[in-house]
Amino acid sequence: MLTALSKSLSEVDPDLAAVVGREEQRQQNTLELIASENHVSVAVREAVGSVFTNKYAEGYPGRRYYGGCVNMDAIEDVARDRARQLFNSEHVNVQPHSGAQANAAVFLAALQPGDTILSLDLAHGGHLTHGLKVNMSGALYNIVHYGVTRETERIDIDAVRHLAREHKPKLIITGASAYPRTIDFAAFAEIAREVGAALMADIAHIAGLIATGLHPSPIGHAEFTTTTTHKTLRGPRGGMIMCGPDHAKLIDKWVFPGSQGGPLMHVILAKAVAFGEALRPEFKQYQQQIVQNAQALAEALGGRGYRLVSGGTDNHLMLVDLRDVHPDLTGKQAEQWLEVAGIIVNKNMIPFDERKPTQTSGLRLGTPALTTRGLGAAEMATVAGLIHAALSAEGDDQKLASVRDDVQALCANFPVPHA
Ligand code: DSN
Repeated sequence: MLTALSKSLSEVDPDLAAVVGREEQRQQNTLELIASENHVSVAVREAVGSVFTNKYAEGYPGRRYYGGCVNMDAIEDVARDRARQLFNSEHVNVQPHSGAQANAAVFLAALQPGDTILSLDLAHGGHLTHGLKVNMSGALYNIVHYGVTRETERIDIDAVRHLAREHKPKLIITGASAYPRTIDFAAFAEIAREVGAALMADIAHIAGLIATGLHPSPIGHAEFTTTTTHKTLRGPRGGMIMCGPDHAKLIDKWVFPGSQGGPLMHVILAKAVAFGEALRPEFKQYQQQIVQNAQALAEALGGRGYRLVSGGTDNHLMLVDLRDVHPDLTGKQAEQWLEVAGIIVNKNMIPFDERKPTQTSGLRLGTPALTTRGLGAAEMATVAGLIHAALSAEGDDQKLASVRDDVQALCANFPVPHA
């Protein structure tokens, strides 16, 4: 029995081991442009695969419901200390299993069912946990949405103020999953104060930029700041909540026991490792390069006739409106053709899109993963050319295969992190 449990995956389950091998090859041989994804360090992967996966540690350091938690307390304390330092936040809860869980805990802490939330429309770059009807946020709370203006495609802060005065929300959410411009947290805080609402900043996408001072921080403006740890922050998949001392007990209570049971201690170890990496000076250089790469990619695509929503980007992502160059091409079809060519993206609504969310007129592109591999601004021009070539192939197998060869040649020069 013990001997069997000590065997490696390839010995004990070669079929699944082969799938892992294929996924390693897929990641190495494709260009990952999904804005919410990244390639973590070997150290972070090692932590996720560590013996900490074996342990229950319900509760918090020093106050656990299980014995044997001495090392659990040590790593959770390190994770919390590093996160506090990274974001200059007074209180951090590192236990949320995901961004969705982090947001849910804030809602439970700040709201009663039926209360009103004011948040960015998903169709204008928001997130499904910010009030989509089929999500618990939309099912339990009364949702009012703000959006971007038609002219600038940037958040209409006057409309936010107007809607806040009219609907008196209990919670205003700022934060997005497909918004390429800087968010003015101070302006949101001013509106929240005026109408007596709490402010929640969901910084999942831009956490790495905020940690390194490349985007203004919501800390000090928002009562609650939530994030994932695996996007620009380049940690393991997971979530986190930051708040001031006045809300610390409430947040901790609504994470555990309010909405979760045992924390994923192997993931908390990996969060601590990733926060340690993010505190090093080279992480700031990495974030700077992400932004430079996004600007270079946006410019190169613009040079090939593609319209960028809002005219460009301030952060790690951009929304490409396909219609000027390919009027009949949907985002769905574009995503599929690009995948055949080895370029991984996701279709995305553009503001005021006339196509359905399952079709869309746009693509969302982000540079965190390519930047991790070491691609720079010069390579972004190449990547734009490859994207244009794949989209212009109109599904022709030979043309797509030729782009795929070029993609693989580029990938070979920039390996993903490996042991
Ligand atoms: N699914 C994530 C994204 O792609 O932005 C957000 O949860």
